[in-house]
Order: sequence, then C-alpha cells, then structure tokens
Amino acid sequence: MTQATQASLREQQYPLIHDLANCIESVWRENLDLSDYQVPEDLGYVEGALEGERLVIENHCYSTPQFRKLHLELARVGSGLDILHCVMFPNPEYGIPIFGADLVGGRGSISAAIADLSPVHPERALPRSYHNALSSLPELHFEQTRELPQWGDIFSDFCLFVRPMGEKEEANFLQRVREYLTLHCQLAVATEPLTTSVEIDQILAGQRYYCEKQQQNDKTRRVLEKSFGTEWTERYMTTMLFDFAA
Ligand code: 18B
Repeated sequence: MTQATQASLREQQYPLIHDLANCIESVWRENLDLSDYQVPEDLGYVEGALEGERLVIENHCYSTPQFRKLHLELARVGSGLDILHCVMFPNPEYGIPIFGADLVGGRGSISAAIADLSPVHPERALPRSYHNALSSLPELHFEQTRELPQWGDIFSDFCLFVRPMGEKEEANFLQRVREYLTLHCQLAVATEPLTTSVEIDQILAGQRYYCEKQQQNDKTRRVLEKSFGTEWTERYMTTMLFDFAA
C-alpha cells in the first residue's frame, strides 16, 4: 500500500481521531528512541468485507528500549465509523503500566473515548511515581461519562471513559491524553529495568492478564468478525491487538 493511500485514511477520519493519531506519534517522537517494528507482512494494511461493510485497517508500529511494541491502529468501517486503537506494550523488564486508548465514532460525534495507564503489578497498583503525577493533574469534568464493561477491572482509577460532547470536551480529552502520554514516556525513560526473574515474571503475568481481558471485548470482536470472519479475528486479536509472551 502506498504512503499516499495510508495518509488519506487519516485525512478522512473524524477530526478528533485524526488529531489524536498525530498527537500520539508526535509525543512518541519527541520523547522516545523509536525503531522499526516488523508488522507481519499481511497485517500492515488490511481490507475486508465478508458479510458487511468494507473495513479498512492501517497499522503503525515501533519499538524502543522501554517498549517492545508501540501500536497505533486507524480503521474505518463503511463510510461512517472511524476507530483509533493504541496500546504501548512495555518490555517486561520495565515495571510500568500499559497505556491504552480507543476512540470510536463518526458522523458527527465520538461515542466512546477511552484512555488509561493500566497497572500490571500485583494488587494492580500503579507505581508511586505514576500515581503522584496523575493525581496532580487538574480535575476534568465531562458531561457524559460511560460505565466500564465487566472485563474492565484492568483499568486504573485514572481511566477516562467518556462520550465527549462538543468541541470543548473533545479538546479536553485530547489534551488529557497528551498529558498521560507525555508523563508516561518521561517516567518510562527514567525507570531502571528490573533485575530479578521473580519481579519480571510478575510483570509478565500482569501484562498477560491485561491482554486476556481486552480479548474479551465483544464489541471489537464483532466489528472485525463481520468483515474478516471468526478465525482471522481470533488471530488478529491475539497476535496483533493484544499479544503477550506465552
Ligand atoms: N470498541 N476497537 O480497537 N479497546 O482496543 N473499547 C468499542 O460506543 C474496536 C481497545 C474499549 O461498553 C466499541 O459502545 C475495533 C483498547 C472499551 O462493552 C467498538 C478495534 C481499549 C469499550 C469498538 C478497536 C479499549 C470499547 C463500542 C480494532 C482501552 C466499551 C463503541 C481496530 C484501553 C466496551 C461504543 C463496552 C468499545 C471497536 C477499550 C465498536 C474494531 C486499547 C472499554
């Protein structure tokens, strides 16, 4: 797929999605030492339309010393539903949370905007440095907050899950995610790697728990299945969206 075509999906997407994609990549570039990450050849750019509307997916991945995979995915279903998905998977030697974001919407509004720094430690506590930094951000108010699904026990107390109403709330959401990302990149770079296999195994278990819960998101699964079928979707959710070391 040519760069021109890739750029044009982002150009066409709902403005908040387009802006957040640009924001994520610029915070990454400014704060991290990015290397290429080899996306499986058939998964960089994907199109499907089994029984429903055409689904177009484009993936952007990087790795860094602290993160084994930075994944930004943009998707469009038919001509109306736009999706941004982003997960930053730390190397297990770094006892830091998993940043994740998902935006779903189009045709005039975003129905779901979620962003979090999710804990992976036993007791699912965030490191103190993260807790302090997140606690000191000024409180934000959104008119319509949304309730987490049952599998959502992976998220932290700082999880934002809202339906942003209007441009002001969209701008606030974008700004808050920029703050989460910036403090995450800066704290990650300042973190010393773990040295004992006991600690590293605990982090691996936490990351695995996170991925297993995310794989239970039926709303994501259904959208993918309608265009690509059940088998492809299972492979995609377990190898591309939420993979973990076995
Ligand atoms: N997700 N999302 O990424 N999902 O991937 N997403 C939806 O208005 C896709 C993540 C999360 O209420 C919805 O209800 C597709 C990450 C939560 O039951 C749709 C892809 C996080 C919900 C999609 C994708 C995350 C949710 C319904 C692959 C968090 C609410 C929209 C490109 C860090 C679940 C709506 C519920 C919802 C679809 C969270 C359609 C296809 C990283 C909590």
